Amino acid sequence: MTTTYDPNNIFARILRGEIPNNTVLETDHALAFRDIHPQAPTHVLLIPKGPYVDFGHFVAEASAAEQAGFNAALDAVLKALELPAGFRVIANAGPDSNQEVPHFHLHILGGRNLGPLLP
Ligand code: IU
Repeated sequence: MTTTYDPNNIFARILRGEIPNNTVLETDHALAFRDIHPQAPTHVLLIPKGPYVDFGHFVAEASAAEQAGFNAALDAVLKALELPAGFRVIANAGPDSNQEVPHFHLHILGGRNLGPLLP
């Protein structure tokens, strides 16, 4: 799986403020924003600010401070979204997952019964 980061991917451009987004929460280490094609009543993407292609790249290469900051942002966004009936977190990585945007992101989905993990 490639770990060559494309600095012009769409989420990098969102982080640079070149493209608008519907922000839920922003910290020094992460940005959470609403997916433009929501698959559930709540569909938020959480991304680190660092240049990581996917989950594996982030876990292997991000500093302890970046990982702690990302985890703290995840905790904050989950609290902000208020999903008492539960939620699902998904991270696609690489072609088999159909990952479209090559900047690590977590999908946070909720607000309805999400059914089985894979349809
Ligand atoms: P994936 O895991 O890389 O397949 O998911 C990419 C998501 O990014 C997908 O759900 C898109 O709807 C979403 N998205 C977005 O929110 N804003 C954009 O400008 C683009 C994609 I391009």
